Amino acid sequence: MDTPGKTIKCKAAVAWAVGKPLSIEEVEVAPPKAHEVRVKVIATGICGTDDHVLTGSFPKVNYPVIPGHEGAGIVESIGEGVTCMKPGDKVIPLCLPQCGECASCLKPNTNCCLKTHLLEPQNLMPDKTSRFTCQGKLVHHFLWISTFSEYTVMPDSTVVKIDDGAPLDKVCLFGCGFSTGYGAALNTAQVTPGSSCAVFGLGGVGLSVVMGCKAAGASQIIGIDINKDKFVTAKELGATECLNPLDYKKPIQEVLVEMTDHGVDYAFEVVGCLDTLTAALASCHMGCGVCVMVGVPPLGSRLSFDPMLLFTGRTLKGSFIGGWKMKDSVPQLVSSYMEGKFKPDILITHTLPFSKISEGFDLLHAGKSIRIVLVF
Ligand code: COD
Ligand code: ZN
Ligand code: ZN
Repeated sequence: MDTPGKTIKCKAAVAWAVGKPLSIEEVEVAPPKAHEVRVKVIATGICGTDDHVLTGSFPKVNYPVIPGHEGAGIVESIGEGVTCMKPGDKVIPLCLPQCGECASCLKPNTNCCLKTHLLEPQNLMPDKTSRFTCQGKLVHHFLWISTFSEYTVMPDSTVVKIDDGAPLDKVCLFGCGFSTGYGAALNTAQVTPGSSCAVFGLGGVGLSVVMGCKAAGASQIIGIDINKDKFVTAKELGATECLNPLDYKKPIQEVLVEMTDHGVDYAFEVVGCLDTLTAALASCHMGCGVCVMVGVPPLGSRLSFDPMLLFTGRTLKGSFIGGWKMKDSVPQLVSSYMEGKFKPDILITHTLPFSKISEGFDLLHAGKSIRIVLVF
């Protein structure tokens, strides 16, 4: 079909309002404007953050909206001035832009591009209009990339070309979950060989942290989760022990401090909960332990803990999408994957047709999946 320059009608999952389930609709997707790219999405993961959009607990979202931010696809057409990709290229949309021009992009040591949704909401394209309509109504973008649509438009700062041979139904995980966890261990914590690590929360992101700790050469990797079904995969990926806090009478941080000779070198919070964040910090070794916060805290929450935990030399750091400058790093991660350096495929417990997206969310809620990938 000759689609460039024309509006495309296709299927998308629309969240009409907070608390409403996604509904599959026919939407119109306008052609890309200058410095924009229209992508045919081939596969998209479901991430916990998409669920937060449905419940209204993700900040600064406007409804109706098409969620989805862990996709991979093929460029259908490009707007004026796009030089970094062409129709037919395989690409991964990025949930964090790398504009290459802002103060953060120009610093070598941060990936927090100032075009992030958290500073400048990405519910409309940069020219403040939407490329999506449904039943005559404007539909908003999500993080500029809205991968729960068969076709989607995004700025060229938030999509990157990848290896032509990459399997899109696997490498879609590099758009969010895998990169977030793996990078937290390698970039943010900079885990050292022979060290001890504790990973709180063994979902798709926590298991990617486990993979990162193992790749960095940690000798002890302790997985912690209240759902023991997660332990088999965690051990397969490199966890040396797994603990369920519900099996102990004393707080889990005390158990960890005892079993690691005064605490771990690195602890990661990958649940998105303030209690587990405090427990992770308290399980770090006095004087040198580093606690990395990966999970998004509840909206509007405030943290309270004994400041002596920091005074006595522990470090608390945040990790934003694994610390990767995404345009530079995602193609390299895909290449490393193609060379067999890591196997995030094991995280994909279910692959479903896009039409079964609601079933995918049901599996997510039931805790019966690690990552669900939808294919168009
Ligand atoms: N103690 C230990 N484990 C727990 C506890 C607890 N008290 N409560 C729940 N858990 C376990 C669950 O059983 C589950 O296995 C795991 O924690 C959470 O896993 P999932 O599968 O629900 O979630 P993930 O791994 O896909 O994502 C978790 C995050 C916390 C990383 C995610 O929700 C998040 O906050 N992501 C933000 C990272 C980011 O930067 N995102 C931007 C785009 S998404
Ligand atoms: Zn995500
Ligand atoms: Zn930038």
